[in-house]
Amino acid sequence: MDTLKALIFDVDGTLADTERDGHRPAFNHAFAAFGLDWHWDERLYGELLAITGGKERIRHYAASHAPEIAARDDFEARIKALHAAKTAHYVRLVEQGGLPLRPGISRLIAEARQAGIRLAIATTTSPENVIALLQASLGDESPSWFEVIGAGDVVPAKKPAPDIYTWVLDRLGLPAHACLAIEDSENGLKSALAAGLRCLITASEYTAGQDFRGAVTVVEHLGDTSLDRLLAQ
Ligand code: XBP
Ligand code: MG
Repeated sequence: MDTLKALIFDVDGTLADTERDGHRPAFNHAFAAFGLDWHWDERLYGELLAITGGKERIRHYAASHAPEIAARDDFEARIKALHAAKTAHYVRLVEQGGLPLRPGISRLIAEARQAGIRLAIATTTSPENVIALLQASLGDESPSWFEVIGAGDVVPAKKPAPDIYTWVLDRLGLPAHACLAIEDSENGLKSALAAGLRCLITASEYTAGQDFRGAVTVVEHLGDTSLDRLLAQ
């Protein structure tokens, strides 16, 4: 591999298993707060994760399960309000410490910092969710360790489009071949590959079994993958 200059981390499913016990209950909490009888159980949520982006996921669900709501003139405004409520609840869940980092993540970040390898984030989730997760798990200063945090709506097209990775590479001022993306999902892998990046996959509880062809390697987690082994990819 070319000399590694930067690691670019995905967030949900990669830094932490946030979907089943974090985002999913936060969506359900918001639905109840808005008087909607929508409930995303674990199985349905796993299917809905094919749609990246919380607002996009709500829109997709409403179109098939509540077309009368989706047809209302104020639907887009309602999605924004729903999603803001969901995000506020998710941040509270994260701040309560219920979503620990996956094995090896903290060690790998420390090793990369020690080795002078730059850090960045490329995620579909909302920026406030990223900051909350980093601070809850790595301390208040930790967001500053990541030179670039590309999150949510900063790009028009979410994963599997390459936009978020291209956005991050531009701001790092690095070519794709000097970086390594770390992802958990097929959508994330496609996004990274389309941006010209090599991508390591740490499959998560919802993404195990997806099509990871093109990944540098697929591991269960980073618990015993040293930086040296990553550099050797
Ligand atoms: C995962 C996503 C996000 C989260 C929900 O992002 O697709 O939409 O499921 O977060 P990634 P929001 O794997 O790229 O980190 O509701 O803030 O979108
Ligand atoms: Mg992910």
